Amino acid sequence: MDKLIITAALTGAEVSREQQPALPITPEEIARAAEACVEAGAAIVHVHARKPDGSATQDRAIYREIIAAIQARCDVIVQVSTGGAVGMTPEERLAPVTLRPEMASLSMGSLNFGAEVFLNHPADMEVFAQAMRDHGVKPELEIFDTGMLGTVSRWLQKGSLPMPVHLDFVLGIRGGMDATPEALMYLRSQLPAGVTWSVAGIGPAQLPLGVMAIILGGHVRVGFEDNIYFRKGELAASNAQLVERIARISRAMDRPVATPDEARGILGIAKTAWTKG
Ligand code: KMH
Ligand code: ZN
Repeated sequence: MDKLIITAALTGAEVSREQQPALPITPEEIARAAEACVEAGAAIVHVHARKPDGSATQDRAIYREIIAAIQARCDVIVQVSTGGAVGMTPEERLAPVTLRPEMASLSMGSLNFGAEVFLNHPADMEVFAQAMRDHGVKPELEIFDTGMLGTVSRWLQKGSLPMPVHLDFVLGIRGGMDATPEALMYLRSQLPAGVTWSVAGIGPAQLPLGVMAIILGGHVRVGFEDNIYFRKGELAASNAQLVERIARISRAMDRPVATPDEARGILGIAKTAWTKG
């Protein structure tokens, strides 16, 4: 089994400071949170940008500031979001990819997202994948439901996904697949050969599904984007607190935790020159 790759999803697009007072919003706050998460065992940070008023944005200049601030503090794989927030245009969402970060998320289909619709038109998904190829950015394929794995298989057949492919099961969105052990076992059984995977359980599912992934040879995403609590009724003190717990459990189960460089090796990422452009 490979070492465990822990991704910290630090901010997201939906959580507010009112809900989670420790939510990092500014580039400097996001960078400090990233550094603390790396110290706690994270190899990847999944980042979303916010405007100073806290609202979600895909502004390329803010992403550039975030990446620069993170890289000034620590070595970590920066994965920018191309999901952004519900209602953003595909063009807006794609903007940070042109900064050539090491990774970017790529949602593999549409779904109801709580009371809204998270639209991912097949033609737009192809454009996103092509832009990532053009800019040398490794995609993390976000899988919210079973049909999206079928799309991955079709893309693999037609050769539009460079191997090795990495995907992330995001389970527990209202409108997406349930965050149950059965759902994770089913999705895992449908994986194309040679694909690495992680799981992001929403809310209370973050910990149990993370522990399942440790046992099953997958990887784990934790952080405020998906879950703001440490345990029932107790807000987490920081993103790093959530990372530290998963790292501790994994080590206790004799599965070491990957450094950013080890994660690059597992995921087939060549440390790319970030353009600062
Ligand atoms: N904020 C969600 C609508 C991603 O980052 O790629 C989409 C999302 C997925 O967060
Ligand atoms: Zn995200």
